[in-house]
Amino acid sequence: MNGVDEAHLRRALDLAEQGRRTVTQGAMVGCVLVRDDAILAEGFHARPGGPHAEAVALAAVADARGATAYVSLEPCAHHGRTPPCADALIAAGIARVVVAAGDPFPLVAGTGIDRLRAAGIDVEVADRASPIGLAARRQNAAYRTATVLGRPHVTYKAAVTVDGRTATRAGDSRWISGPESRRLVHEWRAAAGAVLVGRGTAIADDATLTARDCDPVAARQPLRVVADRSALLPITAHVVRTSAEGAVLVVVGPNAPASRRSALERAGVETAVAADAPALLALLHARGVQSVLLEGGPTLAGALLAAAVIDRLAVFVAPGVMGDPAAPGLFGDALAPVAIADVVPLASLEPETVGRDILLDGWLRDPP
Ligand code: AOF
Ligand code: ZN
Repeated sequence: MNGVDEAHLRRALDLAEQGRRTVTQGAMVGCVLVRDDAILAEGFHARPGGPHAEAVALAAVADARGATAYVSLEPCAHHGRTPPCADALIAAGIARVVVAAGDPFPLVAGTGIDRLRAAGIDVEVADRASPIGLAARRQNAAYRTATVLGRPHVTYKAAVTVDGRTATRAGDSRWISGPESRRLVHEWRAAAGAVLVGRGTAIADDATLTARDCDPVAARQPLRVVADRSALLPITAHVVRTSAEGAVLVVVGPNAPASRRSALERAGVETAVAADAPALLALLHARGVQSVLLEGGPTLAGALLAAAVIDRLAVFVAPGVMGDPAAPGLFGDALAPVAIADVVPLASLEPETVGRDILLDGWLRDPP
């Protein structure tokens, strides 16, 4: 794979990215058809159930014979809601296929590549650990995590002062990060399968958790989920009162009083039972949620960290110092002292300037 191949694969990833908000189930995929150094056609997967990226690109050109197809994901080999892309590429006379990442979906998982090769097509797959291979897997972190691990991908978003405090000891967190950071979070909400908070945060912030400050305006809202073991969320909470703006699910513990559950349901929210953090994620997975944006608080985040189900950290570090050791940090409820040897290592940590804040993008693990 040379520099030109990589540039076209990058373009395929950029195209795939256009499905970020709409493809909340399944994979984001982009495809570029190139012949004699010229781009013939491009396509991306725009919505679940809709045509695949390769089909979109092939439909845009009368004759693709001899072309190279650059795809961000291995072409499918199965009849899903659309016919197999591998067959379409073969039928179109494509000479070469360059793939950024394999498709872990059991009905594909290498058979797309095998089928292309069996038809005499030259297939090249980016190394999993190469920059483009890793970028392709990270782009579809939600899809891959859901497909391989059977749970949603979890990103913990938080805003901290330079001394790592997420709120005052009284629970006030408005606002630690700046307006540009908060706007970015609305963009993330618009693309998330679900936004998750603990009951304490739902009450303290009285947050709505909808994607509002977005451009273009969000066409769909994420499922809003409140983890509330004892079902103590008051029906006057903003998230409950705005249930008409988008679905709200309150996940309670097995011992939550039935009367509280029915009060919440009468107020317009749905309730479900989960015993612990993995069960909560299993419940969301069963509902087709591929990605969770965890927005705190520290108690819930601590439980998810302890269960090793936080995949990515998005921490906005704001230019301020709290200076109060009793103010909460990112993770609460540590049960035992932690030794240096217990520090959870990150696969990567990268900074980005967002307004006056610095966003730390940390991957605890790379997608499968
Ligand atoms: C591709 N190109 O653009 C996409 C692929 O429900 P369906 O019929 O859309 O099938 C979903 C599966 O197809 C999904 O799990 C993944 O394996 C593949 N997605 N494949 O060749 C595409 N979106
Ligand atoms: Zn396909």
